[in-house]
Amino acid sequence: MNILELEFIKGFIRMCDDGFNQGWHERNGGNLTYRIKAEEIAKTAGMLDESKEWVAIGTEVPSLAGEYFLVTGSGKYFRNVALAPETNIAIIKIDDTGTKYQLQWGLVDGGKPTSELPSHLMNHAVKKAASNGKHRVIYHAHTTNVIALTFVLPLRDEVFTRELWEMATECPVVFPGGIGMVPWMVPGGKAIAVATSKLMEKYDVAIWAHHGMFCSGEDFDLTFGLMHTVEKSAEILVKVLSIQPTKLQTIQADEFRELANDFNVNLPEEFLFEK
Ligand code: 2HA
Ligand code: ZN
Repeated sequence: MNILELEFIKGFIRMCDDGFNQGWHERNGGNLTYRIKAEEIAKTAGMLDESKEWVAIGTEVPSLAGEYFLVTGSGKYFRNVALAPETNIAIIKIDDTGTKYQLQWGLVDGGKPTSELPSHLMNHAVKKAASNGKHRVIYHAHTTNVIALTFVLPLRDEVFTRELWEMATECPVVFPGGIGMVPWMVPGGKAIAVATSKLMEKYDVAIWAHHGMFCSGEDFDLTFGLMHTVEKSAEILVKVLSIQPTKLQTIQADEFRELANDFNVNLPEEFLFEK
C-alpha cells in the first residue's frame, strides 16, 4: 500500500489543487491542515517515522495531545502539492503536553509545517470542542475579493456578514453563523492565532484584514465549499460596488427571517439590523 493512495491524503491533495486553480495560492500563499481520524492513522501503520526530534509549536494546544495532522509545508507552493506530495506536505503528531510536534512523514527535501501552525492548531482545538469532534479541516487562503473588501468596508463582523449574506440567497444558508473579523496583525505567530481562535468559538469563517481568510469544517468538501461560497459572494459585492456605490435593491432583514424559517437555519438577530 502506497500512503498516497489513502483517501484522506488524496482528498487533501485535491483540495490544494482546487485552491490553486481558483487563484487563491500565489507563490507559497495559504495553508491547509487536517486532523486525521484514528482509523485513518491505523492505515498508515509502518509508514510513519517516530524518530525525529520534537519541535516547539509556539503555542499550547493540550486538547490536541496525541493527535495527528496532515499539513502543508512552510514556504511550499500549493501549485506543487499534486505533483510532489511527499516534498510539500507532511504528517505531524502532537506530543502529550500539546506544546510540541514531531514530523513523521513527508517534507522529504526538508522543511517545516506551515508557518501558520499556531493559528491552525489553536483553531482546531477550539473547533474540536465546539463541534464535538466533528470539525477536522482548517483552511487558510488568499481570496482576492475578500481581501479587496477589507480596504473599503468597516472591519466589523456584522458589516461583513450582512453584506456578504446579501450577495447571494444561498449565503446565509451556507454560513448562518456569520463571519468574524481580525484587524491587520503580523501573521505566523501566537497573537494572531489567539485572536483568530477566539472568533472561531463563534464562527466557522474568520477574515484577516488585508491578508485572507480562515475556514473551518467537517471535511474537505464542506470546508472548500465554504471558502468558495464566501469568496464568490465577495466577488459579487466587488462587482456591485464597481458598477455603482449604492444598491438599488437587496434582500431585506424580514426576507432573511423568512428564508431562515423555510430553510431551518438560525440567523442571529445581531446581523438582521434595520439599515
Ligand atoms: O505564506 O499564507 O499567512 C503562507 C501564508 C502565511
Ligand atoms: Zn496567508
